[in-house]
Amino acid sequence: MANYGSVSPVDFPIPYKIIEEANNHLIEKPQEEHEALLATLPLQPSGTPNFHPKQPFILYKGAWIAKSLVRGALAMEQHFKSRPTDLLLVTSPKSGTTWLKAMIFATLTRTSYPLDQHPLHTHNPHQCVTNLERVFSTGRRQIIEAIPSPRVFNSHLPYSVLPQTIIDSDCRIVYVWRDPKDVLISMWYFSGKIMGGADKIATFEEVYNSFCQGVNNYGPIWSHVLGYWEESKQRPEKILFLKYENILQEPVKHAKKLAHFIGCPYSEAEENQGVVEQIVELCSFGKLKNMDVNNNEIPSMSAHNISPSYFFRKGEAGDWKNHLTQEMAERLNTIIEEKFKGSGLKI
Ligand code: PAP
Repeated sequence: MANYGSVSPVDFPIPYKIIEEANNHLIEKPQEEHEALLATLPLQPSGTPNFHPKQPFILYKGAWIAKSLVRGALAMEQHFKSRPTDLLLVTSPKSGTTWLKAMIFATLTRTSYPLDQHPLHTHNPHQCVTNLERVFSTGRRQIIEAIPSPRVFNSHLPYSVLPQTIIDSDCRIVYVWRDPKDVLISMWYFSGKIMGGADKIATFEEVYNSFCQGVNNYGPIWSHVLGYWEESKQRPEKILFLKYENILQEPVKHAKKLAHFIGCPYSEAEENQGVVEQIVELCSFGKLKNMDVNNNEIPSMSAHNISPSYFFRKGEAGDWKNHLTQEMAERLNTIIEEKFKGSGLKI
């Protein structure tokens, strides 16, 4: 039997943090063999804001991605071996990652714990489901291999950057997108919390203009969404394509759809007992935002000291109306409608 450190193999995912702590002897020095390639990639245009002073965005396969995460993507391409039982949540940042991490993790583990003692009470969603390109960029590839199946990860990589192993294997992808105007606002506030004030780096207008040019974290956002949308039309059994606003509107319906897609549909008995509603409630914005575990500092989450509380702000649709002028909203809408033309997608 494979060696999982001190973690016993089970048939449901366990929080990534537990696996990492049990296997921290497997952490290596991050790879440096891709530095020559990284040095040749175009840097973000001057004048476009960046909230990571040491980490400019570089253009990799049509997407603006922070340098260390391109390093992670290259290491993934080289070393990651997808398993048919893997599940990957993909989002453009600020499109519902935290929420869907919780939903997927809770759905898969709902019979493994009483819901009032569920790991989501003691681990924030990002400690339950980790980001693949980030762990690969920090020398943790062997930990990824040590995780017993079924594994659940998230990624922000555009479809064009996913390693071939993910595209070729039978693993499944849940993709979530959100009105880009709300993504922009959410990103602005999140960056502000990290930097102790986003306007220390750039004005809101500069960030907006850059977003409209497609220069933002993993942007352009329209290419990100379209990449997964087009593929989900070809392979609906491979990619479940969801929208944040629709989940907000009908959470129970989407929770059932999600459970079905990830291979653990709710039984009639569960539905009658209200289990779907209980999972939706456990993962709801109000519930997660108020848990202690989502309000403590976890310095190891990134180079910055990110508190999990930063991932819970308003959790609503349409906050852009409080921040964008009508002209700004129309300009961004027009850009996106133009890009979406003929695809069947609407904001
Ligand atoms: P990430 O991609 O960096 O991990 P992500 O979780 O996608 O971030 O984005 C955070 C947004 O999701 C926040 O939106 P807001 O700024 O417009 O408020 C956050 O409030 C929202 N969010 C987090 N958890 C939930 C939830 N359980 N239900 C609904 N929205 C949520």
